[in-house]
Amino acid sequence: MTRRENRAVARAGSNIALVKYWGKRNRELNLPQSSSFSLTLSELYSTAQVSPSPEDRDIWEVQGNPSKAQKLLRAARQFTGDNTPLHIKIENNFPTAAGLASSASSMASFALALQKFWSDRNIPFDEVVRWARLASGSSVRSLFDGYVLWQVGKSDDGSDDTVRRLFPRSYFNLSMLACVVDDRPKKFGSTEAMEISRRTSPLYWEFHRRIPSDLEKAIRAVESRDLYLLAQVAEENCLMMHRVMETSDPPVVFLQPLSHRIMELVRFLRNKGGIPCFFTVDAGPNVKIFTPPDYLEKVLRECEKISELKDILIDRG
Ligand code: 2P0
Repeated sequence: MTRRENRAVARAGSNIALVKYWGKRNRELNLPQSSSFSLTLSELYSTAQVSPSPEDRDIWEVQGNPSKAQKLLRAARQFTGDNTPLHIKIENNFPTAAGLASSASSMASFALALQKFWSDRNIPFDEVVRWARLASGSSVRSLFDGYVLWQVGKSDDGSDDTVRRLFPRSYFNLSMLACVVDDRPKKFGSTEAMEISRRTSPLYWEFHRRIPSDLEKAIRAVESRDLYLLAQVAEENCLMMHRVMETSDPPVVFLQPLSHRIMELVRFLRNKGGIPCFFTVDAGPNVKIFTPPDYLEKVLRECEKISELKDILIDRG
């Protein structure tokens, strides 16, 4: 079998930011304004398959709009100079509407599958990171397992921005429950909402001013396995991001009354119920709860009492 008949397959987990990426210093290159820190999940993931196309055009089997994946492929082709038509299939093992970062895991899995497809070219990993980043900034964090730091550099071209795993998930294992409050399409995509925030929110720069301190605390919390410190910084950072959005013009309001109810429940369980747990919310209304695996069933039972929830997805860790 020649290389051209081969099929390359790669998988990447969805990731949830504990210190959020919310704004770009360069929109064209997708360079973040600030560093971010996340946990890559293991049971909620995307799988990408790349093989030669049986036709003289690319065949796309992807959920939703393929424009991010097309941007990634353009960058990869420019690097390799190989324009062979491809058959590309990308699947998530979780519903896209669950508000998990599907573009992060799908673009990370696609970049890794292309690297495997062109394995004889010894493509440097930094190049794979660049392809993924051009499609979706947060996807670079899904290229790694565990607790991942995407750190901004100083150069205009992003060449000294780095992404690396700081701790394996097993070092401080947390399970994750995603409470699906609303599964309808969002009014704003993240890229557009970030740009509205940057241009109009009076709190945008304050959010970025706080990031170095949030990062230092979050990394120290994971290093010392201190859930209560991680809870404090992750919840504050996420709520600050939502305040940035909500003070934008037009206001970008993702949180719904039910999102607030779940956030209150999580705080009640932690402060009064003796259950170590905390929440974070991304660019949507769905609330993600982290808790040690031993407490997962207890938290799940509490969430199941909320009849309005559309779904609860679990990643045990
Ligand atoms: C994050 N989000 O850190 C933040 C928190 C959403 C809220 O990264 O414009 O789809 O493609 O770089 O990666 C979602 O943003 O945006 C995101 P682009 P992306 O996870």
